[in-house]
Amino acid sequence: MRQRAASLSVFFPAYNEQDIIGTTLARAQEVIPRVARDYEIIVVDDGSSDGTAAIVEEIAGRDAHVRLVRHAANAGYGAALRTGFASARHELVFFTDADGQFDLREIDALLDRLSEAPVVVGFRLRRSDPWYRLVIAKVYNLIIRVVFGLRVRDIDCAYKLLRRDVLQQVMPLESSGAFVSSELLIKLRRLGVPMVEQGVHHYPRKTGVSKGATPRVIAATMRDIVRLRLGRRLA
Ligand SMILES: Nc1nc2c(ncn2[C@@H]2O[C@H](COP(=O)(O)OP(=O)(O)OP(=O)(O)O)[C@@H](O)[C@H]2O)c(=O)[nH]1
Ligand SMILES: [Mg+2]
Repeated sequence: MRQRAASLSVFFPAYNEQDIIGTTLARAQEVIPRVARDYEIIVVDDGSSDGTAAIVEEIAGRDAHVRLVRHAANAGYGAALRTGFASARHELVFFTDADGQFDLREIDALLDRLSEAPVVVGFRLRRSDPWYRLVIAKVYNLIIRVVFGLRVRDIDCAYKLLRRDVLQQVMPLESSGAFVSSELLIKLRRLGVPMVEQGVHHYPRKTGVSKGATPRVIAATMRDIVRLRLGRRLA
């Protein structure tokens, strides 16, 4: 059997996920101690206007491994990831969505693959999203491949494990929006950091409101693509 990872920070970006955040945390409290000796579970509450932060606070009060980090106002998915990266204290950093679309138990498979590379990126074996999201994702992945030469199966798969020393080489990231996942991988690739990919399962969103791929998100992503291509700052 694989040794438990020495030290692991897990974080969940969360924006108005009050219906599921308690379940997400309970699952993490069950799974993470089994895979890591020393660990922390962080929720980055991105200025939620619902009860997300209050629920996390209550759970954190009972479990010292759980921590709430808060944005005063909604700052975007990229900003939430950046805060998660900056808050993580352990040797390994893992993040996934708070909305229950992934199964945390599959972190095992990613940990196993750390012997091959310091960065393990998930890809969705079969993506459970509406058809138009799949089309947008296909086009987006193609654009990133053509513009930046990045060949990754599923850039936006929110299931990634990184060694923190490697992550620090590309910090601070600049994108506040959905482009952040691309920015992360493009910058790691530019540094020649080895990456391996691991298939994971993906489930439909059952609660909360879908926030991905709105016109605003897409416009901000296009702006970030142009800026990074031109070598400008994204912030
Ligand atoms: N979209 C979005 N997500 C955020 C933001 N801040 C934090 N998040 C969290 O980031 C994760 C990913 O967002 P999702 O809305 O689930 O994106 P998605 O999975 O591509 O699309 P849906 O689940 O269909 O909405 C979730 O856990 C959100 O709660 C934000 O400003 N925008
Ligand atoms: Mg989701």
